[in-house]
Amino acid sequence: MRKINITLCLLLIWSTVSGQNLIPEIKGDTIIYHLSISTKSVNFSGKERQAIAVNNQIPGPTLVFEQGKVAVIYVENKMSKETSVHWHGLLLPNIEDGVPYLNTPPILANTTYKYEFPLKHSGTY
Ligand SMILES: [Cu+2]
Repeated sequence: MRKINITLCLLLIWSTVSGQNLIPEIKGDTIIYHLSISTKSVNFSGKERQAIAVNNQIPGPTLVFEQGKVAVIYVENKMSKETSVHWHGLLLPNIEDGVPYLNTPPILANTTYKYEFPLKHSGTY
């Protein structure tokens, strides 16, 4: 089986930096992660700003999966505004793609969405 790494990057400028790995929960063929999205104060340019963090990390954590298993990712939105997680490089059911209002409902403030999809391939698509 090949491993699949997904680094959560809410902005493309973060995509070159890999986040820390999380330890998943494994139930049979299902690999389960719990993510929470919140804001946090950052200072990248000499001025304090609010930024979006995943599990209080910027960039977000790296999720590791195995081809042939099922991914379940619970995303809790701890922000006061709706959000979504959009996946790139994966073949997955349209409803799980994460573009809000286009194919996935937005994750409303203080709610959790369960993404679930089979891991059909490794590498990027
Ligand atoms: Cu896209």
